Amino acid sequence: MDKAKVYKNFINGEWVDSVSGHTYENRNPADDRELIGLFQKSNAKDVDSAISAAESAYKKWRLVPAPKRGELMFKVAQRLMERKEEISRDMTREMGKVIKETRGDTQEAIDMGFYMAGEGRRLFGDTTPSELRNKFQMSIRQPMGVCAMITPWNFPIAIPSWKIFPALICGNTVVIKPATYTPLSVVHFMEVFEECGIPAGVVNMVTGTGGGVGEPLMHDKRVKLVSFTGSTEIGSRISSACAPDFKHCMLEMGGKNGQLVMDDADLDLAIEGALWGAFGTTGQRCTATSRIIAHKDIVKKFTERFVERAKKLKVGNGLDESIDVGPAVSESQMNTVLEYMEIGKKEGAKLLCGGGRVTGGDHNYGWFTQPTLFGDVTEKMRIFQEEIFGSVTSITTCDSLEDGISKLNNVIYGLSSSIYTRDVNKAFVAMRDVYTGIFYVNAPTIGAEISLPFGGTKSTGNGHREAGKQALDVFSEWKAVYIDFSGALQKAQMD
Ligand code: UN1
Repeated sequence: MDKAKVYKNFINGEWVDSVSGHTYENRNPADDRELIGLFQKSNAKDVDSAISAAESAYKKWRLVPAPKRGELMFKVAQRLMERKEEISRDMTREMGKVIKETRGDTQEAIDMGFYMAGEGRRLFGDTTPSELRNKFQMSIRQPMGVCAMITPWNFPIAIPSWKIFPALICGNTVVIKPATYTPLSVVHFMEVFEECGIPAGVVNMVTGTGGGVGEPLMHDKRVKLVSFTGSTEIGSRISSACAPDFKHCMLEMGGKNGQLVMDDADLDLAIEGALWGAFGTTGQRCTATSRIIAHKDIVKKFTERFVERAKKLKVGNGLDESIDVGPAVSESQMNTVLEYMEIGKKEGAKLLCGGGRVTGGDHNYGWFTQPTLFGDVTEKMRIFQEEIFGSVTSITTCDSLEDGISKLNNVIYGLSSSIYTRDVNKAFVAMRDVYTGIFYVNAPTIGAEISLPFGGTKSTGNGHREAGKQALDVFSEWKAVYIDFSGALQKAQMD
């Protein structure tokens, strides 16, 4: 029998059990025999306590000078650095991606902490001359109150950090619901906040399901903003839940990212990029390269060499440093991916490598899928159009740059894209004409850094961006301030 550690909710600075009295199991996707821990299966009452705590903490936190809030963020980032290895190992255990990548995930949270710590001394607004005499005007940012966050399992600490740090630096307080599959990473994040002396109630975490925790969170009138990363289907539900109260909502959803490979590309580089973009994180990134659009003159060479390399990728437990590709996060995620492999076969795409589950030995205890490539993929196929979120990618041929760009754009999503070419003119045309939120030249579709805005067009999002200074626009509201020191009534647009 497993001796399971029980992890609690973090509400008002205390570690507490859910009032439901229930917990749920979190198991290692690379080895289902390993129980990571038991986590609180929380309900609406727990959410209510967390929101109350955040609401009352907001009264003081919003008045803490932003540079002081920044100092605390700096301490948190430093502490995350000290605990990086331990946090990353636990992340691989609960989520599956390989240890090098979970170190990157933790690093992304550290980067965001330092970045937002610096923002504590900026949070710039504008001053601009008035039309009138003896009148001063400026814009300042004001915090909003309690911000709710619903975060995904694929970046278990990086994405929570994209939301928590900017929210806090702007003076808001937070209630976070971590993904059901990856609560431990956010537990560690909360521990770090606690170790660094965050005042009680400023950050709160409630674990559990979407129905039990997410629903009450998104419907509560005391919550001023919901920031969500996850599926388009849930994003749409959140958007509707927020609409009646005009609650702000920031949605970061699906992707169907494409890499364009032109006939003049450095093929080795393009193959290296495509392999990493498609199979890094087992393809479980919103930014994953799930389409390769290759020029007809190089498609054969590209495909042969890609397949040769893909077959050599080692799939297994991500704690083993020699492994390239970890498991799917769960059995159901694995089944979705396997289903798409079948869909691809049925709709007439050519299976070039992979195409099924990895089994045998210890693999039988985990949710492993083969790195898979389909060729002869056309724009109408579901594997061209739909987000898969797994170790499957596809190749489609294009005749020209224009044809390639049109194919890249021909999906409902608009998160990331890339072009491999040695021709600067082609790179600039693609930069202008590909309609995505992120665009790379001679680099894969994954690998965004925290100092630029992250997000997408079309069904990927609702117009907001995370990270960069743009994140501040999500977590604060502008106030235009006019100060008339003329001593007389001056009438704008009339005097
Ligand atoms: C995601 O795919 O959900 O740009 C986030 C990247 C990472 C973040 C990905 N820095 O690939």
